[in-house]
Amino acid sequence: MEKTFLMVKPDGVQRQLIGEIVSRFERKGLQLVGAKLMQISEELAEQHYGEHKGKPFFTELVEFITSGPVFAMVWQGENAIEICRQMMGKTNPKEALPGTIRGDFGMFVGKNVIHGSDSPESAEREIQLFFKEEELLTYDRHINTWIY
Ligand code: DAT
Ligand code: MG
Repeated sequence: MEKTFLMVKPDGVQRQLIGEIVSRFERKGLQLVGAKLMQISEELAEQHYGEHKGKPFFTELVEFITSGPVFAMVWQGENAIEICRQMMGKTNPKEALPGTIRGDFGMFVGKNVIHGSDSPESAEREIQLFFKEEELLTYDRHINTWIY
C-alpha cells in the first residue's frame, strides 16, 4: 500500500481545522498509520522545503511553517499520494476548486492550510524526515473489504 506524508500547517492548526481535515481523509477511505502534533525547527523546515531554496518566497515559507505547531500525518491507501493531492486542491487557493481542502478553507498561497507529498520520492523522503520507523503502525482495518 502506498503511503503519503500530510501535514496541517500552522494556520490550519490555529484555525482548529485538524479534526475537519483528518475526517475528510478518514471518510475517503485512507488509513491513518502515524500522526503527531509538533513544532518544526528552522533546520527541519529548510530540509523539508529544500527544493524551494533560493526562491523569493523561501524565507517567508520557513518563517510560516515554523510559526506554530503543525499536525504531521502518514496516510496509507492505493494511490494515496495522488488521491490526497486531489483532495488538497491546487497550491494557490484562488485556483483550488470548491470541495478541496485549499478550495474550501484557504484564501492565500502563503497560508494554504495543508501540505502533502507530490510524488513517491518526496513521500518517502518526507516520511523519513518527520517520523521514526516505530512511530508508523501496521494494523488491520476490518472495513478494508468494503473499500477495496
Ligand atoms: P505544494 O504545497 O502544493 O506542494 P509547492 O511545493 O510548489 O506547493 O510550494 C510549497 C509551498 O510554498 C506552498 O504550499 C506555498 C508556498 N508557495 C509556493 N509558491 C508560492 C508563491 N508563488 N508565493 C508564495 N508562496 C508560495
Ligand atoms: Mg510541494
